[in-house]
Amino acid sequence: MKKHIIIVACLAAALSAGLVAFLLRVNFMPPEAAAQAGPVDRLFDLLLVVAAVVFALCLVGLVYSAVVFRRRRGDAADGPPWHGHVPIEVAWTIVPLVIVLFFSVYGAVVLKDITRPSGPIPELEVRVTASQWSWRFEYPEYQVASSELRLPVNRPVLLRLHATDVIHSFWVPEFRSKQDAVPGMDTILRITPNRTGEYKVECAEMCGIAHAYMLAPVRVVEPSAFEQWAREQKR
Ligand SMILES: [Cu+2]
Repeated sequence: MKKHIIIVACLAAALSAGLVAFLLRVNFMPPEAAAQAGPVDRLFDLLLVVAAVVFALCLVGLVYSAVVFRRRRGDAADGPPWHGHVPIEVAWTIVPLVIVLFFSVYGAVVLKDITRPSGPIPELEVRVTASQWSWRFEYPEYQVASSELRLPVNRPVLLRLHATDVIHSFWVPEFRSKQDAVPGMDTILRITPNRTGEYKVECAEMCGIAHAYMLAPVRVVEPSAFEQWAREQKR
């Protein structure tokens, strides 16, 4: 029995290492463009690593058992009767429990981290209105409204989201964090864009026939270019 456990452990370790090396090299998401993206990606990477190890252990255990303990030709005997195995049952209860509790605590810490107001710079407030099937952005500070989301780089932004009809969800993949826009209530999302460029708001909540086309351009620009744009919009 010891021999089998050692072989399974070695094979699972090798498969885990290969999977982790592969998964951490794949870019599942576009490059980060907000301060809040880093903690989300670190959480995601750790989830991938743990999932890879669990997957490898299960797969290797299953395939190894099916191959090594298969019924031989001419063997019609029943296997030995088993009536439970307390140490194994305790292990497969405690280990997943610890993993799930760890990630729920870690996830809560990351959520708290990415939703708290950041730093001494005053936040730029943007009121986001989601409707079937478009986005509208209002800047109370500048008394300006726009169908594109233009943001100054490195300034914390407080998005106040609301919806006029059904539930939508504000998501810019490069910013990572995502928040529902719900009719009848305001929800908030904090982002600090830290890379200039052009991105897209995508609705991430199935909201009807044209949901897939519910996109709006996002432009993160230098603060001076942002001020100039706001002045032009006002005119
Ligand atoms: Cu939608």
